[in-house]
Order: sequence, then C-alpha cells, then structure tokens
Amino acid sequence: MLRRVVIPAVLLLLLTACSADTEGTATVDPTLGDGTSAPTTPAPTTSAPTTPAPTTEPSSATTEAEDGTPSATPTDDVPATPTTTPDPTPDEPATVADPGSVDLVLEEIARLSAPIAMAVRPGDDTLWVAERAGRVVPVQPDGTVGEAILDISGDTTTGSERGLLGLTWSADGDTLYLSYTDTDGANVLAAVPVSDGVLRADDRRALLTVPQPASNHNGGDLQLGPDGYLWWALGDGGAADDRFGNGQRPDTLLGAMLRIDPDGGDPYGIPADNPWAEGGEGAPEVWAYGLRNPWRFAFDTVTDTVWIADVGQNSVEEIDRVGVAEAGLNYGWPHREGDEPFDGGQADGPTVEPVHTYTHGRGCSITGGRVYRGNDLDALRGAYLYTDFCDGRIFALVVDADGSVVEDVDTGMSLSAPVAFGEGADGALYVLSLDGPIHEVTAR
Ligand SMILES: [Ca+2]
Repeated sequence: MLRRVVIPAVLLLLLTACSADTEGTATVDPTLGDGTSAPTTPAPTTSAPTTPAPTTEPSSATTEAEDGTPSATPTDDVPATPTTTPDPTPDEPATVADPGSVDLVLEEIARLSAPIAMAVRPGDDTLWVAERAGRVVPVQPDGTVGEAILDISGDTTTGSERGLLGLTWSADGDTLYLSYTDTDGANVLAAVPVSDGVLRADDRRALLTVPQPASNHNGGDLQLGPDGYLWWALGDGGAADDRFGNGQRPDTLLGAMLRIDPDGGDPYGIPADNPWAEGGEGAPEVWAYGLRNPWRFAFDTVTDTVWIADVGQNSVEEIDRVGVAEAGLNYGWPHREGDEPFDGGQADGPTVEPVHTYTHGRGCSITGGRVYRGNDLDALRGAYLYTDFCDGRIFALVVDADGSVVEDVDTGMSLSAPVAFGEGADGALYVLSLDGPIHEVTAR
C-alpha cells in the first residue's frame, strides 16, 4: 500500500552529474543539483526581507467583517448536532510527548521573500521553499540559500489570500506539484516534471483547476499522502458565512479535502476508495467536506492520521485529527464553527467534532502545523505543533492513544505572521513567517 520510493543512488549521481546542464529549460536556474552543491547566499542573508504582509491574513475574522455580515447568533433551540468519534489510532507510540519539559527556541536559518510553504524531495535534505509571489527556492538545513528552480510569478497574483500556496514532490522525486491561484483567482494544481535531473519548468501543466468565487478562503495546502496520493485542501469559496453554499455540498470541490491519483489517469485518476469514486451525491475527488478554510494540514505516518486545521470565522479556531482511512466525513461548516453551532442549521448526518479548539480571545486564524517525529527533541516526539497567524505563539498539543487531548502547552516560542510549518528529511520542524524568516524548532 505504501508507495514511498527511495530515490536510487544512480539517480542521485545523475542529478549531481547534470548539475551544470541547464539548456532547454526555464528562465530561472532549474538545476536541482544547485540546491545541494552550489550555495550562493550565506544565511541568514543580510538583505532586508520584504514585508509583504498580506492585505488579509489567511481568512481572519477581520476579513469577514469587511465583506460579510456576522453570522447568525447561535440559539438555544438548535438541536444537538450528532457527531462521530474518529478512531485513528492503530499503533500509538508508548511514550507520550512532554513538551513542557524542554526549553524550546526558534532559530532563524534563512530569509526569503514571503516564504509560504515547504517540502522535501525524497533522497534529498534540501528544504524546497515556495515564495508566495511564485518562486521555488532551495534552502539547505544549514541555512544556505540556492538559486530558484522555478518562477511562476507571471501566472499568479498575491492580493487578498492568493499566490503560490503549496508544493510537494512525488514519491520518486520526478515531479514537483504546485498549488496556486491563477490570474483569474482559480485554484490550480499543476505538475512540473523532472528529466535528466533538471526541473522542466516549461513543461508545467495543470492537472485540476477549480474556480473561486471570492478572493479569500482559497485553502491551497498540498501534500503527498502516505498512501501515495495527492491531497489538496480548498476553502469554501470565500466571502463570509459560506455565502456560496459549498460547505455542506460534497458534490463541489470547495470547502473540501480532495484526494487524487496523479499517476492513475490523464490528467489524474480517482483512488478507488474515495468515498464517491463511483459518483453519487459527492464528487469523485472529494475525500471530506464541511470545511471552511483548511489552510494547513499534515500527516502523521506513525499514527496514520491526518491533522486538519480549519480557520474559523467569528470566534472559534479548529483542529481535526482523523485516520487517513476515514474518508467521506463531514466537518460541519457552516452549521458548526469549531465546537459551537454557527448558522442555526443541522447537517443531514453526523459531523466530526474537533479534537481541539481555541477562541478569538487567543488568536484569529489558525496556522496548522505538524507532528514532531524527529530524533533530536525526545520530549517533543508525537506532539502536534501549531500556531495562529495573529497571535504567533507556538503551542504543542499532546493527545493520548484515544486521540483525546492531554495538554495544550505554550512552548514559549513565537514569531510574526506564521503561515506554515515544514518538516525536514530528518524530521526537524521549521516555521515559516510571511515576513521573511524561516525558523527551525530547536532546544536551548
Ligand atoms: Ca468543523
């Protein structure tokens, strides 16, 4: 079932050997080998970082206030929403994380222009970082910044919540997948092939384009699942109050987690175990629905779970944790905002209750993180680190074998404008600030 592929040694040699071959490629240096062998900029750089704080953060309450009326006030006579209790814990590790016992600190390793997402390529330590305006830049774990391998800035815009939003590599390292909004504001999932060790930017092609009726709530996170499929999170279409009515509709690709097989057809295939693979009331690509703006999500391969952080509107931020095999679930929006009723309606069937929430007394827009599985910070192993775009403090959430929260620890680490976490090849965790810095999570 697992389709992780270790990049063959001979290919690694090929990549190195081809590091000077750039003919027939895109305008930026697309040579993958540069990321590992030809550092060009010591880090942290001395150049001033751009500070392109977005006109709106990834869908905050402030955003909603500008373009939508506040939601209906929950009333006491709303029937209790039936809920499901996911059971995503086949092999929880025996040791429980104890993040409060370690003195954690953020170490700035590099600065880029509005770094917004990070991915690693199998067999390679390089941190491939997406800049919001459209470049993909290699950063070494020691902070060395290389030349961009791709620049799609002519094909995207950065207003509102738009831009290059996500990236991930195929398991064999032969394809780079991108998630961005195009010049019409639509969400695009595109593939860029590697051949002869060189990323062929000119051969980029869109696999899936999903029109977006408003400029916000684009979601856009893109991850290669442990099942070898591409997982793509899209917001509800934007404005406020789920104005376009996508949240409770599994037959639309908005307000949903999508799951496709990039190698299973042209331009892609549908995994046979997608809940509506054969049609019916849902779209074949949809894995889950009832989401507002799942800006960031991540897999934990030890527990075979997916953690989804869904940005709230007026008052509640939400973290969901379910098994990778638990397809077809309804996460509640807009009938539920986090663990509270929202629009007065009720779903036809059960909805997933969050594993954890916090209110806007603490933040305004959750930035979902990752479960730490590295080797250096024993006390952190198994904890889910996350933050909030407005608040900036990083918390470590610990759950037990049943998925119930044990504790939610303020780690003492904080930063401005956090938009994403990334995981290095060795399991190290990184936090990206839209203000420029890339930080590694370390201990004093
Ligand atoms: Ca929800």
